Amino acid sequence: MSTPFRSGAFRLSPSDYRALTDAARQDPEAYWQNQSTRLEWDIRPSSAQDTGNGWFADGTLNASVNCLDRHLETRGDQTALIWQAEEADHVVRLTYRDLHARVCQMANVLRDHGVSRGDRVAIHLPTVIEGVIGMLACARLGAIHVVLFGGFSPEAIADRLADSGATLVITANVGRRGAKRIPFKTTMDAALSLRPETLSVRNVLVVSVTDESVPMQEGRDELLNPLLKKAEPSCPAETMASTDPLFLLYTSGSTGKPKGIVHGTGGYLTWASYTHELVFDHQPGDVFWCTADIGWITGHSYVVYGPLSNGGTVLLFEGMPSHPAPGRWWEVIQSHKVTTFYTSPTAIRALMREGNDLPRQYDLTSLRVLGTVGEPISQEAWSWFDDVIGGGRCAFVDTWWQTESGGIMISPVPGAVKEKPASATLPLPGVHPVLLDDKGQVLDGATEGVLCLDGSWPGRALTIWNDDTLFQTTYLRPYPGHYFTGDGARRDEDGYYWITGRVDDVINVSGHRIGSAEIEDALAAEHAIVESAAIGIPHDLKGQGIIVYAVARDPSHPELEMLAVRAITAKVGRYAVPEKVYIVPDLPKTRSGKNVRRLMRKIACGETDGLGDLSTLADPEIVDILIRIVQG
Ligand code: 6R9
Repeated sequence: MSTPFRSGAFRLSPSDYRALTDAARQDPEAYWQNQSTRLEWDIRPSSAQDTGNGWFADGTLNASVNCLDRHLETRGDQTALIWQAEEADHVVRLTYRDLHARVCQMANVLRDHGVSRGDRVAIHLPTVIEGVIGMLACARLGAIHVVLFGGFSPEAIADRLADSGATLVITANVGRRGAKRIPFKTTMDAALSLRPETLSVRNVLVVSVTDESVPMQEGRDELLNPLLKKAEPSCPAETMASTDPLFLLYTSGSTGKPKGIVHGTGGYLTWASYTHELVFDHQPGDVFWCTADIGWITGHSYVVYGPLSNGGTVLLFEGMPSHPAPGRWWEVIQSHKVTTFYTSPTAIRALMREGNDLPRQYDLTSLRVLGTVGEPISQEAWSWFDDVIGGGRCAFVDTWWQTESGGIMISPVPGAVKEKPASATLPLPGVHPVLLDDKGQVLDGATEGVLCLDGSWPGRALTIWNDDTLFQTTYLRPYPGHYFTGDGARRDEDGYYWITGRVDDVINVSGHRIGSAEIEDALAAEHAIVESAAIGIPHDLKGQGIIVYAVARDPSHPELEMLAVRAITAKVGRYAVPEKVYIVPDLPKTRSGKNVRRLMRKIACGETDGLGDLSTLADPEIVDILIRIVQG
């Protein structure tokens, strides 16, 4: 059943949308050429296709000019960024003119520290304005930003600093979470001291989020605020090739090694701008709130590049959904008259638990578009969000996409595509999903299979940093001729897509991608553990939770679980801590020695009735042993 169209003046009608879809299909080159004109180019591209190393190859432009300078004349005094601190009375508003000046100052500071075109700058910050400013300052200089998630452990940070070859780091003394302080600088110090011989970091610039002082290393570390104050508020922008990298962003896949996904400049920015306008029905006067951290791709595309390239007004909130009291998010929406609210199913599930009375105490009538991303949403959570938060009046966009796609790929378009609760619905104009069976045959009609994408699109990642072979083997080899997403999906009789989740060994915990292999590698470094397998199982609040089966060197060791948790926390981060660690005598393996994850998942979920054919196992008896251990 589909829901009827909502009232409200949306940009596109169903027939406008059909016209776009047809145009993109009939003459893709002309369609994307036309879409590229949403940007300001130094040299306009002569071609609008993927040359194999990126889109719009002979075009040149600067991303920060597109997000800032070109708006100065038309909307210099419009608010670009609203920063809402944890305290309700602490709000900072920056106009496009202010943001432009602040980005230029930051760019000048970076340049004075030797940053230039192509250099990598790591950004490791809580939700403060300097994160956005730092990203755009890098873009201004043609430097490549590498934003590191605040939840990474020192080990995980060190790996990413080494792989990216970052020469400068922007971090904070601390992050604030209520009365709690998150030790950003000391975490960075720990990362920098782990394997110094692998690192190229020369400078660490520290944002003072509070007035607490932190240890500073002479010659390497400096407080950023005084440097910014002295810096000139204007700075020329580098002209970049469309295919020059704009940023690297690390994400997880089937291998333990973090993958530095590389996004180019012209194609990525075209995609961020195109999808932000289309999917969120971007209109003048909108206040756009995407709750994602800038450490994730969602923060890159829909806190920074999409809304700012389109001249929008973005809200950044320092705090958490229910701090200092439940209802804090609703208060933020009410007080800033947020029109467009983009968040995760995980957040919605947590907020639902607080009940319906709380949100009803706030005036949420400014909202007109609601969006979700990061994981499948249940019908129950969809309906709650739609009804209790959206008052049944809002367009609802369940957006499917990935770090690698640069921006939204499958999603309703407000006013144009009828929603069905919990379906990502239809591909955006110019996007061509296909479903395949395990043999790589394309399936037609209503069916279920592995989700691949045909053809290219401007937002597609260029490669994996330092490892183009891994890019080819991960995305292009598994189903030759198609781009493999790692997800499975069902398509219904209306052609609507329903994402079923990962088909590879990636676990999605609260919207965070974690590779099974990352956890298993972390455990391999723990001497007490011989072998392990990490799997994802359904979890009420987090979407998926992690279960670990571990084989111990000495099963009588009293603290194996604690050692395992500690190894994961140290190597990956707290966000990857498992729900449960089962110490087992062996893992179920095929005769060729492959772990049978399907079995381990079923056993962990208590689905022990339909375990299927066990005759291919090297040792079928292990199954009963695991069942006994799991069922206690
Ligand atoms: C943007 C982002 C990507 C993976 C993706 C899929 C899952 C994202 C989804 C969704 C169901 C949605 N995912 N959006 N699953 N419905 N609307 O999340 O990027 O961190 O790279 O994760 O997240 O499994 O493959 P990323």
